[in-house]
Amino acid sequence: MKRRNFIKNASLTGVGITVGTAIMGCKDKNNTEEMGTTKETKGEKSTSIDMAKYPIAICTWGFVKANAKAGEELSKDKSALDSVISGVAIEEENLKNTTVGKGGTPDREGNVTLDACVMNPEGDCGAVLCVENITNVAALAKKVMEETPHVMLAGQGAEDFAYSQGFKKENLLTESSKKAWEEWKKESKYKPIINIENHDTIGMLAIDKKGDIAGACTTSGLGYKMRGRVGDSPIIGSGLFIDNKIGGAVATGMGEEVVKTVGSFLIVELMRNGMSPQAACEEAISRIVTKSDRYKNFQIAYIAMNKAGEVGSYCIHKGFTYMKYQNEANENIASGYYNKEEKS
Ligand code: SD4
Repeated sequence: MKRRNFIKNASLTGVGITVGTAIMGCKDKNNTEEMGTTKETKGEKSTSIDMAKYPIAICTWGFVKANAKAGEELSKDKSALDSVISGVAIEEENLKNTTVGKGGTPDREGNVTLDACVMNPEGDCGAVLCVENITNVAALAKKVMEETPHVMLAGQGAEDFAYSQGFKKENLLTESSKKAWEEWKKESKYKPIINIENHDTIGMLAIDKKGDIAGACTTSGLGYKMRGRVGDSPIIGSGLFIDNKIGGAVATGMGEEVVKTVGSFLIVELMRNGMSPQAACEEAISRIVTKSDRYKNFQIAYIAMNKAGEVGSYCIHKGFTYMKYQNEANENIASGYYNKEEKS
């Protein structure tokens, strides 16, 4: 697939607030110019924020309704954080989605356990890990961020906290996911299938009308995982990272490998040092695929957005798409991918 053309020279029209893709108060190693004004890095110029580009929401995979919901909320002047939480809630509540929220694929013992995190423009974050019986775990992660002195709550503690905050107890194992699990138990030759059953976590980033960025990531994790297994999705810096001066990134795919390279933080730091979101996503994938050939057996995809409203995405294997909402249009875009040898 052809990579999308990303805006290389950020527009200087509209209400331009110059921040530097990377920025403020440091020197770029590729460029001796002081940051914070127009700069040139690896052939890319400038990073003026064009407020006319906002709001923007992007999310992993073809979650049309979820991204549209976030876009709708942003258009009504909702904050980036509240908009992404409303957006991902659509998938948390979608019983047909077997990788997020209610209806998610259980662990080997038949327990649906969910992971989620959120991060706001102030750099605060909240996460819940391995939570049972609660559907809207991204909203719960926000409560952890806002109502506790902590960043992460896990397991029963997170569930108890949810009830104290008015969340209701729900059985997350639907009839069809229970049936699929029972079939799985009989099938000794089971192998996860790249891109289909294990990799549909929803990670979402949004910039609101004020120009502030926030993100959320929510998942039921790998299907038929070991009890207690937690992936990258609720780990700040791995599944999600936001820096309101720079931008944000989220991951989907084999969480163990994302955690080993702290993927989302890496992407934001690469953008801080002058890379475009696209180049940063490609570099983050490169850190994984150059380690060994094992990448052939798993998928990882990243999406990223900088404060100039430029977006990027890259993954290991063909097949990953992401949504972008901007100017009231909600597009599904095919991501670039590393493994060109693969037949579709
Ligand atoms: C995880 N990153 O738990 C998640 C997997 C995923 O849909 O993307 N699942 O490792």
